Amino acid sequence: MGIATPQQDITVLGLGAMGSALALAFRKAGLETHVWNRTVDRPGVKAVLADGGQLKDTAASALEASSLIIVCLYDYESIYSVLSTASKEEFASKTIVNLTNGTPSEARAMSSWMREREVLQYFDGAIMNTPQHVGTPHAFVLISGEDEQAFDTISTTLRSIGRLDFLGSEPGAAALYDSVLLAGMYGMFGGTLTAIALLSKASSPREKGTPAVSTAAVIAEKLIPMLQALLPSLVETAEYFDAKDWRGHPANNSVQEGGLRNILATCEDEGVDAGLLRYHHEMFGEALKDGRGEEGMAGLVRDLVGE
Ligand code: FVH
Repeated sequence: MGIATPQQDITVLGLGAMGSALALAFRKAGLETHVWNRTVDRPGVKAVLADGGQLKDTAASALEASSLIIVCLYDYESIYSVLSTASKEEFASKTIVNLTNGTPSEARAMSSWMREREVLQYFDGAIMNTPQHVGTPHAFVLISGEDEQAFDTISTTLRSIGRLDFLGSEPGAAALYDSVLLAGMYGMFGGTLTAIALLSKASSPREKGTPAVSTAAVIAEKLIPMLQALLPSLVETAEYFDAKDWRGHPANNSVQEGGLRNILATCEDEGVDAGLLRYHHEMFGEALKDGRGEEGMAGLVRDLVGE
């Protein structure tokens, strides 16, 4: 362990949208790429085979084919069902990198399960991009497990997928950071879905005879520039939280409550379900009831963690 030798070949288990993008990136990097997928008749399987991937007929034979195994299946249950068919001997000397989405506790349990099978190394990772970005500068992979020296043995190969961020030995760390980053992402999408719904229903522009605009144009030309200007305030919010500076935010809870109340009222008038934003508004309302109207938004984190 710890000696980085150039990887000549690799196995990818799972050729869905993401697994097939990974396999194609490894092919592009010049690796002999062994692949297995439960269902052979899939677009991803066809694309990888057309690019020179070697299809194995069982997961066990795919495991046997290379010392470095990438797993990218739907969920952890599917990994257990696929890998339970392999014998302990087939796991020996293998480095397994699991890029299936899951929770930190699932990652830790999988790490223990792999230890019982005496794999050489187990890493748990999370891909922070969509399949079309694999192998581009936008791609970004979180990895945890083993140690830095062990990570060095796979990092050159994994860089064919994208930028790597090694988070240390704790196997659940990548899944935790995945949830952290995706929580931010879903917040952004939740607001954007409500914005699109509101635009699609809003009556006033039509009544005024304004030419129809696509929702995409409004998002591109108006929402994105506004969000870009606001991005630094995400860091500031975390800085206020770290410093326990509950009064630091430029727009206090009282102002924010009023703004969000107006959005909810507009949604109501237009027949749009504002449920994705309602809980945030309720939190501002609770903060006002507690006499925290002058505080900034960072203080709401205390409510989320039950302080
Ligand atoms: N696609 C994305 O944008 C996201 C980006 C972030 C990371 N995710 C995670 O990556 C995992 C795989 O996602 P995917 O996009 O490749 O998903 P699918 O295209 O639906 O392919 C799923 C593969 O899993 C196989 N599979 C499902 N259940 C089983 C099972 N019980 N036994 C064996 N294999 C199973 C499926 O096989 P098949 O249906 O073609 O036979 C596909 O290979 C996932 O964790 C994302 O959250 C992607």
